[in-house]
Amino acid sequence: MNNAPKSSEITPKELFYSRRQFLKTAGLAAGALAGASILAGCAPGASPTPAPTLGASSAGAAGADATAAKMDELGDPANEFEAITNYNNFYEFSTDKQAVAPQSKNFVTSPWQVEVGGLVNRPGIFDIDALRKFDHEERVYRLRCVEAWSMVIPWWGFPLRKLLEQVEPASAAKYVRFETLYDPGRMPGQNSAWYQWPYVEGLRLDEAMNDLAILATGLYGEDLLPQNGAPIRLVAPWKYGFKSIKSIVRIDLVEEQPTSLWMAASPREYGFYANVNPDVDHPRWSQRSERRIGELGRRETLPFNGYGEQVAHLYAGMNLRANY
Ligand SMILES: Nc1nc2c(c(=O)[nH]1)N[C@H]1C(S)=C(S)[C@@H](COP(=O)(O)O)O[C@H]1N2
Ligand SMILES: [Mo]
Repeated sequence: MNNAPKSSEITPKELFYSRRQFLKTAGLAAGALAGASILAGCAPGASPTPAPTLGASSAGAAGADATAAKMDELGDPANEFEAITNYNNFYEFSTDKQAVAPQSKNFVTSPWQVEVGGLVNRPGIFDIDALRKFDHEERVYRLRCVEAWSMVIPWWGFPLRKLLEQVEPASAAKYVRFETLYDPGRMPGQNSAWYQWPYVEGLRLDEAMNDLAILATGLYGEDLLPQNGAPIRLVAPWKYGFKSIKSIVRIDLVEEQPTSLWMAASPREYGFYANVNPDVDHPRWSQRSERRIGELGRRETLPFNGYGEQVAHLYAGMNLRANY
Protein backbone atom coordinates (compact mmCIF):
# COMPACT_ATOMS: atom_id res chain seq x y z
CA MET A 1 0.00 0.00 0.00
CA ASN A 2 2.79 2.40 -0.66
CA ASN A 3 3.10 4.32 -3.90
CA ALA A 4 4.65 1.40 -5.65
CA PRO A 5 3.72 -1.76 -3.80
CA LYS A 6 5.50 -4.96 -4.61
CA SER A 7 3.19 -7.18 -6.60
CA SER A 8 3.59 -9.71 -3.79
CA GLU A 9 1.61 -7.39 -1.57
CA ILE A 10 -1.44 -7.25 -3.76
CA THR A 11 -1.46 -10.60 -5.47
CA PRO A 12 -2.71 -13.87 -4.01
CA LYS A 13 0.27 -15.79 -2.83
CA GLU A 14 1.01 -18.83 -0.72
CA LEU A 15 2.11 -18.27 2.84
CA PHE A 16 3.22 -21.22 4.88
CA TYR A 17 3.85 -20.43 8.50
CA SER A 18 5.03 -23.94 9.15
CA ARG A 19 4.30 -27.44 7.96
CA ARG A 20 2.38 -28.13 11.14
CA GLN A 21 0.41 -24.95 10.70
CA PHE A 22 -0.29 -25.72 7.08
CA LEU A 23 -1.53 -29.20 7.85
CA LYS A 24 -3.86 -27.84 10.51
CA THR A 25 -5.30 -25.20 8.25
CA ALA A 26 -5.52 -27.53 5.31
CA GLY A 27 -7.55 -29.84 7.48
CA LEU A 28 -10.11 -27.08 7.78
CA ALA A 29 -10.33 -26.76 4.01
CA ALA A 30 -8.30 -23.68 4.43
CA GLY A 31 -5.01 -23.10 2.78
CA ALA A 32 -2.63 -20.31 3.02
CA LEU A 33 -1.30 -17.57 0.95
CA ALA A 34 1.51 -15.45 -0.03
CA GLY A 35 3.42 -16.82 -2.97
CA ALA A 36 6.53 -18.07 -4.32
CA SER A 37 8.46 -14.91 -3.60
CA ILE A 38 7.47 -14.87 0.04
CA LEU A 39 7.63 -18.60 0.44
CA ALA A 40 11.38 -18.82 0.46
CA GLY A 41 11.82 -16.19 3.11
CA CYS A 42 8.83 -17.12 5.16
CA ALA A 43 10.40 -16.13 8.42
CA PRO A 44 7.89 -17.31 11.00
CA GLY A 45 7.62 -20.79 9.64
CA ALA A 46 11.27 -21.35 8.98
CA SER A 47 11.78 -22.92 12.36
CA PRO A 48 9.24 -24.31 14.77
CA THR A 49 8.11 -21.43 16.93
CA PRO A 50 6.88 -21.70 20.49
CA ALA A 51 4.06 -19.29 19.70
CA PRO A 52 0.79 -20.03 21.42
CA THR A 53 -1.58 -22.14 19.38
CA LEU A 54 -4.80 -20.35 20.09
CA GLY A 55 -6.19 -20.50 16.59
CA ALA A 56 -9.66 -21.65 15.70
CA SER A 57 -8.44 -24.89 14.23
CA SER A 58 -6.40 -25.73 17.32
CA ALA A 59 -9.53 -26.19 19.38
CA GLY A 60 -9.26 -29.43 21.20
CA ALA A 61 -5.51 -29.50 21.03
CA ALA A 62 -5.21 -27.90 24.43
CA GLY A 63 -8.82 -27.81 25.50
CA ALA A 64 -10.40 -25.11 27.66
CA ASP A 65 -11.96 -21.81 26.69
CA ALA A 66 -8.79 -20.16 25.47
CA THR A 67 -8.61 -22.55 22.56
CA ALA A 68 -12.32 -22.83 21.78
CA ALA A 69 -13.07 -22.18 18.12
CA LYS A 70 -13.93 -18.56 17.60
CA MET A 71 -15.93 -17.27 14.70
CA ASP A 72 -17.52 -14.10 13.51
CA GLU A 73 -21.26 -13.55 13.17
CA LEU A 74 -21.17 -14.90 9.61
CA GLY A 75 -19.66 -18.16 10.81
CA ASP A 76 -16.21 -17.45 9.44
CA PRO A 77 -13.53 -18.94 11.70
CA ALA A 78 -11.01 -16.63 13.30
CA ASN A 79 -7.54 -16.76 11.84
CA GLU A 80 -4.89 -18.41 13.92
CA PHE A 81 -2.85 -16.44 16.40
CA GLU A 82 0.29 -17.14 14.37
CA ALA A 83 -1.18 -15.64 11.21
CA ILE A 84 -2.60 -12.59 12.97
CA THR A 85 0.74 -11.89 14.64
CA ASN A 86 3.09 -12.64 11.75
CA TYR A 87 1.42 -11.04 8.73
CA ASN A 88 1.11 -7.35 9.49
CA ASN A 89 1.07 -3.91 8.00
CA PHE A 90 2.89 -1.54 10.32
CA TYR A 91 5.11 0.73 8.26
CA GLU A 92 6.73 2.25 11.36
CA PHE A 93 8.64 -1.03 11.61
CA SER A 94 8.77 -2.50 8.12
CA THR A 95 6.95 -2.49 4.81
CA ASP A 96 7.51 -6.25 4.67
CA LYS A 97 4.54 -7.91 6.35
CA GLN A 98 6.55 -10.82 7.66
CA ALA A 99 9.30 -8.59 9.00
CA VAL A 100 7.05 -6.48 11.21
CA ALA A 101 6.87 -9.05 14.02
CA PRO A 102 10.64 -9.58 14.38
CA GLN A 103 11.41 -5.87 13.87
CA SER A 104 8.93 -4.74 16.50
CA LYS A 105 9.44 -7.40 19.13
CA ASN A 106 11.49 -5.19 21.45
CA PHE A 107 9.19 -2.19 21.12
CA VAL A 108 8.48 -1.06 24.69
CA THR A 109 4.85 -0.04 25.30
CA SER A 110 5.01 0.64 29.01
CA PRO A 111 4.71 3.31 30.26
CA TRP A 112 2.17 4.58 27.73
CA GLN A 113 -0.32 7.41 27.78
CA VAL A 114 -3.02 8.59 25.40
CA GLU A 115 -3.79 12.28 25.40
CA VAL A 116 -7.40 13.08 24.50
CA GLY A 117 -8.19 16.70 23.73
CA GLY A 118 -9.12 19.26 21.13
CA LEU A 119 -12.77 20.34 21.09
CA VAL A 120 -13.82 18.65 24.33
CA ASN A 121 -15.08 19.91 27.66
CA ARG A 122 -12.99 17.53 29.75
CA PRO A 123 -9.60 16.86 28.10
CA GLY A 124 -7.48 14.23 29.76
CA ILE A 125 -4.36 12.14 29.72
CA PHE A 126 -5.26 8.48 30.05
CA ASP A 127 -2.69 6.04 31.28
CA ILE A 128 -2.82 2.70 29.49
CA ASP A 129 -3.66 1.08 32.83
CA ALA A 130 -6.73 3.31 33.11
CA LEU A 131 -7.76 2.43 29.55
CA ARG A 132 -7.42 -1.26 30.35
CA LYS A 133 -9.98 -0.72 33.11
CA PHE A 134 -12.69 0.25 30.62
CA ASP A 135 -15.23 -2.54 30.35
CA HIS A 136 -13.69 -4.86 27.73
CA GLU A 137 -15.40 -7.44 25.56
CA GLU A 138 -14.43 -9.75 22.73
CA ARG A 139 -15.34 -8.66 19.19
CA VAL A 140 -14.59 -11.10 16.39
CA TYR A 141 -14.24 -8.86 13.35
CA ARG A 142 -13.23 -9.26 9.75
CA LEU A 143 -10.28 -7.05 8.82
CA ARG A 144 -10.22 -6.23 5.10
CA CYS A 145 -7.03 -4.62 3.89
CA VAL A 146 -7.20 -2.28 0.92
CA GLU A 147 -4.63 -4.60 -0.69
CA ALA A 148 -7.43 -7.19 -1.09
CA TRP A 149 -6.58 -9.69 1.62
CA SER A 150 -8.51 -10.24 4.84
CA MET A 151 -8.43 -11.96 8.21
CA VAL A 152 -10.84 -12.63 11.05
CA ILE A 153 -9.51 -11.37 14.37
CA PRO A 154 -10.91 -11.86 17.88
CA TRP A 155 -10.19 -8.45 19.38
CA TRP A 156 -10.35 -7.60 23.05
CA GLY A 157 -11.45 -4.02 23.48
CA PHE A 158 -14.13 -1.48 24.26
CA PRO A 159 -16.28 0.93 22.25
CA LEU A 160 -14.43 4.12 21.34
CA ARG A 161 -17.67 5.90 22.29
CA LYS A 162 -17.02 5.11 25.96
CA LEU A 163 -13.80 7.09 25.96
CA LEU A 164 -15.29 9.97 23.94
CA GLU A 165 -18.19 10.23 26.39
CA GLN A 166 -15.71 10.74 29.22
CA VAL A 167 -14.10 13.74 27.55
CA GLU A 168 -17.42 15.25 26.39
CA PRO A 169 -17.05 16.41 22.79
CA ALA A 170 -17.98 20.08 22.33
CA SER A 171 -20.71 20.93 19.83
CA ALA A 172 -18.17 22.24 17.32
CA ALA A 173 -16.44 18.84 17.17
CA LYS A 174 -17.17 17.08 13.87
CA TYR A 175 -14.28 14.63 13.48
CA VAL A 176 -11.93 12.53 15.58
CA ARG A 177 -8.25 12.62 14.71
CA PHE A 178 -5.91 9.84 15.88
CA GLU A 179 -2.14 9.87 15.97
CA THR A 180 0.39 7.07 16.36
CA LEU A 181 3.51 7.53 18.48
CA TYR A 182 6.25 9.48 16.70
CA ASP A 183 9.63 8.19 17.83
CA PRO A 184 11.98 7.32 14.96
CA GLY A 185 14.49 5.91 17.43
CA ARG A 186 12.01 3.25 18.44
CA MET A 187 10.08 3.07 15.17
CA PRO A 188 12.79 2.93 12.51
CA GLY A 189 10.36 3.05 9.59
CA GLN A 190 9.71 6.67 10.55
CA ASN A 191 13.14 7.52 9.18
CA SER A 192 11.72 6.91 5.71
CA ALA A 193 10.99 10.17 3.93
CA TRP A 194 8.33 8.48 1.78
CA TYR A 195 5.65 9.27 4.32
CA GLN A 196 4.65 12.18 6.50
CA TRP A 197 4.98 10.83 10.01
CA PRO A 198 3.40 10.32 12.42
CA TYR A 199 0.66 8.04 11.09
CA VAL A 200 -2.64 9.91 11.33
CA GLU A 201 -6.15 8.65 10.82
CA GLY A 202 -9.62 10.02 11.37
CA LEU A 203 -13.30 9.26 11.67
CA ARG A 204 -16.34 11.48 11.46
CA LEU A 205 -17.73 11.87 14.97
CA ASP A 206 -20.86 9.82 14.26
CA GLU A 207 -18.70 7.03 12.82
CA ALA A 208 -16.56 7.14 15.95
CA MET A 209 -19.65 6.88 18.15
CA ASN A 210 -20.94 3.84 16.26
CA ASP A 211 -20.86 0.71 18.39
CA LEU A 212 -18.67 -1.16 15.89
CA ALA A 213 -15.74 1.21 16.40
CA ILE A 214 -13.56 -0.09 19.20
CA LEU A 215 -10.25 0.59 20.84
CA ALA A 216 -8.52 -2.76 21.19
CA THR A 217 -5.89 -3.58 23.79
CA GLY A 218 -5.71 -7.29 23.05
CA LEU A 219 -6.59 -10.21 20.83
CA TYR A 220 -7.27 -13.84 21.64
CA GLY A 221 -7.60 -12.59 25.21
CA GLU A 222 -3.91 -11.59 25.41
CA ASP A 223 -2.45 -8.09 25.46
CA LEU A 224 -1.68 -6.85 21.96
CA LEU A 225 1.78 -7.63 20.69
CA PRO A 226 3.69 -4.70 19.16
CA GLN A 227 3.02 -5.83 15.60
CA ASN A 228 -0.74 -5.49 16.09
CA GLY A 229 -0.53 -1.97 17.51
CA ALA A 230 0.26 -2.37 21.18
CA PRO A 231 -0.73 -1.16 23.59
CA ILE A 232 -3.90 0.31 22.05
CA ARG A 233 -5.25 0.68 18.52
CA LEU A 234 -8.42 1.53 16.69
CA VAL A 235 -10.53 -1.11 14.94
CA ALA A 236 -13.17 0.11 12.46
CA PRO A 237 -14.10 -3.12 10.69
CA TRP A 238 -16.34 -1.68 7.94
CA LYS A 239 -13.43 0.36 6.60
CA TYR A 240 -10.24 -0.69 4.85
CA GLY A 241 -7.62 -1.82 7.32
CA PHE A 242 -5.46 1.28 7.04
CA LYS A 243 -8.11 3.26 8.96
CA SER A 244 -7.48 1.07 12.03
CA ILE A 245 -4.54 3.05 13.35
CA LYS A 246 -2.08 1.37 15.70
CA SER A 247 -0.17 2.40 18.84
CA ILE A 248 -2.21 5.54 19.47
CA VAL A 249 -0.85 8.36 21.66
CA ARG A 250 -3.21 11.22 20.77
CA ILE A 251 -6.91 11.57 20.06
CA ASP A 252 -8.27 15.01 19.17
CA LEU A 253 -11.80 16.15 18.52
CA VAL A 254 -11.62 18.58 15.63
CA GLU A 255 -13.84 20.65 13.37
CA GLU A 256 -12.14 19.97 10.04
CA GLN A 257 -11.76 16.62 8.32
CA PRO A 258 -8.28 15.33 9.25
CA THR A 259 -5.79 14.48 6.53
CA SER A 260 -4.53 10.96 7.06
CA LEU A 261 -1.03 9.74 6.26
CA TRP A 262 -2.42 7.80 3.29
CA MET A 263 -4.44 10.71 1.95
CA ALA A 264 -1.29 12.83 2.04
CA ALA A 265 0.81 10.09 0.42
CA SER A 266 -1.59 9.26 -2.41
CA PRO A 267 -4.86 11.20 -2.43
CA ARG A 268 -5.95 9.59 -5.70
CA GLU A 269 -5.82 6.16 -4.10
CA TYR A 270 -6.76 6.64 -0.45
CA GLY A 271 -9.68 8.72 0.71
CA PHE A 272 -10.96 9.76 4.08
CA TYR A 273 -13.98 7.47 4.29
CA ALA A 274 -12.38 4.34 2.83
CA ASN A 275 -15.43 2.19 3.46
CA VAL A 276 -14.99 -1.32 2.10
CA ASN A 277 -16.74 -1.19 -1.27
CA PRO A 278 -16.51 -3.92 -3.92
CA ASP A 279 -18.02 -1.55 -6.49
CA VAL A 280 -15.16 0.93 -6.42
CA ASP A 281 -11.84 -0.35 -7.70
CA HIS A 282 -8.58 0.84 -6.34
CA PRO A 283 -6.90 2.67 -9.23
CA ARG A 284 -4.46 -0.20 -9.50
CA TRP A 285 -6.57 -3.26 -8.70
CA SER A 286 -10.11 -4.53 -8.26
CA GLN A 287 -11.80 -4.57 -4.85
CA ARG A 288 -14.40 -7.08 -6.06
CA SER A 289 -12.83 -10.00 -4.21
CA GLU A 290 -10.27 -10.77 -1.54
CA ARG A 291 -8.11 -13.61 -0.33
CA ARG A 292 -8.83 -14.66 3.22
CA ILE A 293 -5.53 -15.48 4.87
CA GLY A 294 -5.49 -19.23 5.45
CA GLU A 295 -7.82 -20.08 2.59
CA LEU A 296 -7.34 -21.16 -0.98
CA GLY A 297 -9.20 -19.26 -3.63
CA ARG A 298 -10.92 -15.94 -3.20
CA ARG A 299 -14.04 -14.62 -1.54
CA GLU A 300 -16.36 -11.93 -2.76
CA THR A 301 -15.83 -8.70 -0.90
CA LEU A 302 -18.93 -7.53 0.92
CA PRO A 303 -20.14 -3.91 0.98
CA PHE A 304 -19.02 -2.32 4.24
CA ASN A 305 -17.12 -5.59 4.81
CA GLY A 306 -20.45 -7.17 5.77
CA TYR A 307 -21.37 -4.56 8.39
CA GLY A 308 -23.82 -2.55 6.28
CA GLU A 309 -26.73 -3.11 8.62
CA GLN A 310 -24.88 -1.28 11.40
CA VAL A 311 -23.26 1.50 9.39
CA ALA A 312 -24.83 2.07 5.95
CA HIS A 313 -27.20 4.68 7.41
CA LEU A 314 -24.20 6.85 8.28
CA TYR A 315 -23.68 7.49 4.58
CA ALA A 316 -27.24 8.10 3.41
CA GLY A 317 -27.21 10.61 0.58
CA MET A 318 -23.46 10.44 0.09
CA ASN A 319 -21.90 9.44 -3.20
CA LEU A 320 -19.86 6.48 -2.00
CA ARG A 321 -18.17 6.01 -5.38
CA ALA A 322 -16.53 9.35 -4.85
CA ASN A 323 -15.37 8.46 -1.38
CA TYR A 324 -12.79 5.81 -1.98
N1 LIG B 1 0.34 3.26 12.82
C1 LIG B 1 -0.02 2.40 11.85
N2 LIG B 1 -1.24 1.85 11.90
C2 LIG B 1 -1.63 0.97 10.93
C3 LIG B 1 -0.76 0.66 9.85
C4 LIG B 1 0.54 1.25 9.84
O1 LIG B 1 1.37 1.01 8.94
N3 LIG B 1 0.87 2.10 10.86
N4 LIG B 1 -1.18 -0.21 8.85
C5 LIG B 1 -2.64 -0.31 8.66
C6 LIG B 1 -3.02 -1.35 7.72
S1 LIG B 1 -2.74 -1.01 6.08
C7 LIG B 1 -3.67 -2.49 8.11
S2 LIG B 1 -4.27 -3.60 6.96
C8 LIG B 1 -3.83 -2.82 9.54
C9 LIG B 1 -3.23 -4.18 9.83
O2 LIG B 1 -3.47 -4.56 11.16
P1 LIG B 1 -2.87 -5.92 11.72
O3 LIG B 1 -1.42 -5.99 11.34
O4 LIG B 1 -3.08 -5.90 13.20
O5 LIG B 1 -3.64 -7.04 11.06
O6 LIG B 1 -3.22 -1.86 10.39
C10 LIG B 1 -3.37 -0.52 9.98
N5 LIG B 1 -2.86 0.38 11.01
MO1 LIG C 1 -4.08 -2.43 4.93
